[in-house]
Amino acid sequence: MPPKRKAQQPDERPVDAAEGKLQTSSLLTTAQGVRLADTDHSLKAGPRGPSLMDDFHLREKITHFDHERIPERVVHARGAAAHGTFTAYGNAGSVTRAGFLQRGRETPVFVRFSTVLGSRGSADTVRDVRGFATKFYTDEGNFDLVGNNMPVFFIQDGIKFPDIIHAGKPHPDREIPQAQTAHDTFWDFVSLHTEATHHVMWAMSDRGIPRSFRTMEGFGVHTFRLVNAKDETCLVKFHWKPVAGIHSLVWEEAQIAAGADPDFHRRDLADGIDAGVPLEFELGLQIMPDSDDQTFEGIDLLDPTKIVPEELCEVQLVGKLSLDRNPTNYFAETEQVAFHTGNLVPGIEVTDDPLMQARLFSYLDTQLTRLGGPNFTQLPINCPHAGVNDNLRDGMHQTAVHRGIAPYLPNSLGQEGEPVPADEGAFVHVPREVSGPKVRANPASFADHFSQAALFWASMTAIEQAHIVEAFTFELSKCYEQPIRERMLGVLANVATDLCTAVAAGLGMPAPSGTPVVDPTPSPALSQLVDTPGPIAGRVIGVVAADGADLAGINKLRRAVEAKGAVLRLLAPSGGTIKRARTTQPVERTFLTTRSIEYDAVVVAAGNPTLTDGRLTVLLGELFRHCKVIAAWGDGVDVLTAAGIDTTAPGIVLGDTVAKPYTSELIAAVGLHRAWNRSV
Ligand code: HDE
Repeated sequence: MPPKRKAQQPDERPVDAAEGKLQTSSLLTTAQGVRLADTDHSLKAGPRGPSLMDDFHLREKITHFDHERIPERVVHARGAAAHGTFTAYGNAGSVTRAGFLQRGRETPVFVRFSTVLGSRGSADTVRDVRGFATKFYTDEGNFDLVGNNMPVFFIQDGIKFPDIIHAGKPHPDREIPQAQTAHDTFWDFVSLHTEATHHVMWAMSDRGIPRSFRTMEGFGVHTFRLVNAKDETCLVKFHWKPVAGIHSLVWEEAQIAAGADPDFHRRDLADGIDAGVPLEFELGLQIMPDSDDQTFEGIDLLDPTKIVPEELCEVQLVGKLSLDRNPTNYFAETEQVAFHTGNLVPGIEVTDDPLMQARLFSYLDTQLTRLGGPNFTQLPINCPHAGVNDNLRDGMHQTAVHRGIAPYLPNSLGQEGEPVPADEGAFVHVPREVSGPKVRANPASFADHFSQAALFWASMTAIEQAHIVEAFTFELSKCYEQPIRERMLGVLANVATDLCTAVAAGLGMPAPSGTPVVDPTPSPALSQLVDTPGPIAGRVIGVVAADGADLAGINKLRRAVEAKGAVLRLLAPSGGTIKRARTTQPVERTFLTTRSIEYDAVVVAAGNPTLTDGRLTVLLGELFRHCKVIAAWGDGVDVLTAAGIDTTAPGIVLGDTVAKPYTSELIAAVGLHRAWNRSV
């Protein structure tokens, strides 16, 4: 009789055990743990002789290095991420059974922000859509909300995704331009696929150049289906609302930053967290009935080129995300994180939006190439925090040491992991009738390509409209092919005549006539300009000073802005410290190492009225042109005047000393983001 086999155990992942041994030695070793005496000299036949095959350390070191890279993401290659916590308010409990949305529940999260088109080393501030992908490590498994900072998409059917991306990526012959839509193939595609028009309006607006990850909205884009404990369903759209408000760069800043600091957004993210100022967003839901035709107020909820205006369906805030921890290792976490729209938890389902349907296939598929096989869920950053007991086995990079002999169910050998009944937290799809002829066709409602592009245009303030006109003009000017420009003007003529006319004027071309949407109802919620001051957390305020400056005033100002979560940086003609009497302060930036883009406001301290420098003049001039707050106290105002700044213009904050009214006025001015009424 064969010996009785030991009962099977659930998977035992040795991840923790491996982590326990890896990288724990305080001594230098090989990957095999052999201690090394020298890592700077290869083993040679004499100091001038050839290297020897004997040198296992040289071979291991070079071989490992040769294989350090993995394929970058085919889209969203450039990204930065942070860890944090999501806390549910509990008010979503009536519409979804998802555990992480129940009252008071705290869930660890990892969020990766990205641009779409550029390669991994491209600049952060290019005009592009931003990815906003959140992994919730819930008790019921991982839920990934893989969204963008714009609520609509270029295409309605996922089958066109390779096409729009081929059109947006650099031209295949010379691989230029990098991380740009300002070229022929992009505008060729979008002018031929007019369903892209609404999204193009967003991309050409200030939303395409966010000030920071902290100040942009996020959207799930597609309509999702929520299921509550009674199996009742509703349709929802997900929103992330930034607590810091929605703010953008101006185009010239974005361009300067792309050269002066290509890491502008990732630096801001990491620095803000290091400074103890977490990025905060509230999760919002637009909750709509799960109607048979899946429309709301005439809007097709399966069409990802459409929004539901907030005035028609309020965004209800259901929880708060706080990102407060930087990754420890970029590659292990930010590069290896694998999001998937199919990572859903009980209570959240997808709808039949044909863009979403294609995504359900793509995200899992892409990781197989990118992360080299099917076991990427075992990487620490992708590992669910919920217990795992699957019957998936083997494959490249398997790190689990599975026990037992029966990875199948049912079995009679004692393997644990029986299927779970629905009332014990299993994911059970809500039964839905599905029928229809097998066709390659769109619903008729998908033919409406212009109504919401016109709605977006009508919802913008004059300043925002001017930026959109400039962006279209800039991008189309970069096209070589005149017919593409003409066709795109034809598209704009169907959105709004004033938009088309203004862009045509900028291009020096005649404006074609079209059939623009008549009197679209604006959605004021789409405008990001504010007329009451918002929070200044995460903002950067520069103080210009030199030896002899009012250091006590600088200290007061630092305390006042830091109390609001902003950062103060001292900039001076040269490095080291600045002195007054026996006190000193360290210089954080010099005129050589800084540019205006680093600051939301610059203040000139009292004490150096004769301070002049060509670079300071450029810095202040740029701040003035970009409508940012410029300030001075005491005789610091003389520095502004000497640099040619009109100190009577809006957004210039002057005071005698650093007292409460002065700091309050300054903080309020920064909270308005820009002095848009400054004529430049
Ligand atoms: Fe993605 N997308 N996408 N996408 N997407 C990827 O997955 C894809 C779409 C989005 O930080 C890839 O792991 C298809 C919409 C973000 O790691 C890939 C279609 C939205 C990220 C992929 C879409 C997004 C990705 C590349 C049309 C907003 C970055 C690497 C059917 C709602 C995630 C990867 C991160 C990444 C495919 C459309 C957002 C290739 C086929 C719509 C934020 O799988």
